[in-house]
Amino acid sequence: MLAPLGLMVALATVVPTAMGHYTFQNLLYKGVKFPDYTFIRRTFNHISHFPLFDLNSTTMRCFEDENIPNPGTLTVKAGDTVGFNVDGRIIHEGPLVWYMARAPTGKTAATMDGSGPIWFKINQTTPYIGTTPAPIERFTWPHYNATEVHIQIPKCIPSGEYLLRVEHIAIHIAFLEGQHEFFGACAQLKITNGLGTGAPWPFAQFPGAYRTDEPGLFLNVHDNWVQPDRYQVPGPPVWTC
Ligand SMILES: *[C@@H]1O[C@H](CO)[C@@H](O)[C@H](O)[C@H]1NC(C)=O
Ligand SMILES: *[C@@H]1O[C@H](CO)[C@@H](O)[C@H](O)[C@H]1NC(C)=O
Ligand SMILES: *[C@@H]1O[C@H](CO)[C@@H](O)[C@H](O)[C@H]1NC(C)=O
Ligand SMILES: [Cu+2]
Repeated sequence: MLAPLGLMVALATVVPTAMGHYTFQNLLYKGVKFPDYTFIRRTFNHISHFPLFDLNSTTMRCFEDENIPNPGTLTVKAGDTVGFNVDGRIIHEGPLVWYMARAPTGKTAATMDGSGPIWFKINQTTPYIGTTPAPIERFTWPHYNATEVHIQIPKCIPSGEYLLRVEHIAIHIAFLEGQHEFFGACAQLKITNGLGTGAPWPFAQFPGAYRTDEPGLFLNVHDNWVQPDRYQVPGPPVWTC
């Protein structure tokens, strides 16, 4: 159920977004901003910027367009920080989630299709607030309004070829089941200097990792939240070194 105030707030959040959606189209590494879709697989929404709604779609793997050219693979040292420039701004509420997947035997970052239980999560964000209970919308999401996002490649992962998957899940209208919006992209990386002492775990697959009725995807962020730090980010737990 939705109170009239909640609905007004929700609509106010929805209306300006038609023209304000976002993509992750430029890789950032060591102060360099690479051209559009260089080392990043070109996404299905590279022109429209539309969100993906269907979490059962294979497009969930890398948000990839059809018949894309190989964007190339960037060599990156384990422990280094890699970023994505955001085309637009992250103008919806929701978590930023990072995954990696190692290329299966016989495949490379460029040739792997992202199928199977190969994705492990390396970071995620949860909302924070100053006071409890949180007055309506007085909680904040890290990366709200961001124009770039950054992630440290875990130091301990084995060297090898990987996809790095960035995902922003917009949940401002997720009080309606299925109205979560997914934005994301995959970069093709060759990781060197990995300590190799870590064993990433557990693995998830796309589609399959998320359900439309799970608490992190079917909720009303416009309600007062007593403990938003308990927000349950979809997918497996974060793996750390
Ligand atoms: C997604 O797939 C699951 C498992 O097969 C199914 O239960 C669910 O209804 C599907 N959801 C949608 C929106 O198609
Ligand atoms: C996740 O990223 C944030 C920065 O956005 C950082 O402060 C935090 O330490 C990272 N967590 C892990 C487990 O790497
Ligand atoms: C987003 O950032 C821009 C530029 O810094 C600023 O003008 C705008 O007020 C910000 N919007 C929100 C909602 O914080
Ligand atoms: Cu939207």
